[in-house]
Amino acid sequence: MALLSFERKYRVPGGTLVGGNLFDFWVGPFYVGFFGVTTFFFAVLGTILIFYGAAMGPTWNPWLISIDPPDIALGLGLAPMLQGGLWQIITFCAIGAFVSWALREVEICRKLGIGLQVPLAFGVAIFAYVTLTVIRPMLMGAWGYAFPYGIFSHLDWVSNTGYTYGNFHYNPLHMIAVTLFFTNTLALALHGGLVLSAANPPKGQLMKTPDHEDTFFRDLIGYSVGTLGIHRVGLLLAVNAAFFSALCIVVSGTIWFDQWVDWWNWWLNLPIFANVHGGVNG
Ligand code: UQ2
Repeated sequence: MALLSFERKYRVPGGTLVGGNLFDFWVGPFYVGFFGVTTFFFAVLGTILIFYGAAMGPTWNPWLISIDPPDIALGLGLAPMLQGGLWQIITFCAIGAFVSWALREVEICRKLGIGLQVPLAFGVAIFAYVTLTVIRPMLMGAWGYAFPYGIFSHLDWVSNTGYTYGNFHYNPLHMIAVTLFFTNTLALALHGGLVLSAANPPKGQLMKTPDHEDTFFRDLIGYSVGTLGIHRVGLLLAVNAAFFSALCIVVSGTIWFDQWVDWWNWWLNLPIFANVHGGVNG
């Protein structure tokens, strides 16, 4: 059965969040909708402005092109176009495009009568981006604290911002985020490996079942989280990795200003160590 004729039975009207049936149609395989139009508008405008900014800049070397936020001295004002104004409009376009894309996902979910897990998960990624470009700069009082849009330049920003707080790996929320990213790769490797191992038996043999997958892990570690459960684990790990990443940066420079290694002095300062001879408390 041709994919498009199979899809036809799922192409139901309604489920839109705004505009009624105004943009309730498909172009080729793509659902349009009001938020398809706004996604397209913001993405095209933002991309044109990035190229305009590159044209106004000193280089066409793709590694070195950078659209910079305004100077920190500007604070939270509107900047002249070539001194951070482009960055501000591009950021507005990016957020407009990301949020439009999430809402278009919601409309598709509503049409299909499925859950909202995908737009919800994407919403956490958007939250992490907005934390870096809007929430933290606003809390710190200047757009200049946001990161620049360039390949090398954003890496320099990460390095400089990290070293501003000594060694960022001592940030406890960063530790949790990193652990979640690593655990996420472990879970996906286990899941991808397990499914492929059951789906690809030796030549001539029939494909194996979820019972085989359960049995493998029960034999190995005495426990199987289950075929639905592994996807709950995966979603939870991924969403929390993004969420704790946002937390670990938003607290740096807003409620924590010192070297992150000093945060751990709460341990040395516990009352039980107060009278340790030669300790940090005398
Ligand atoms: C599993 C299962 C799957 C899986 C995987 C497991 C049949 C196809 C990978 C095993 C996963 C476990 C034990 C939990 C791992 C948890 C963390 C935090 C890494 O049991 O059911 O379905 O893909």
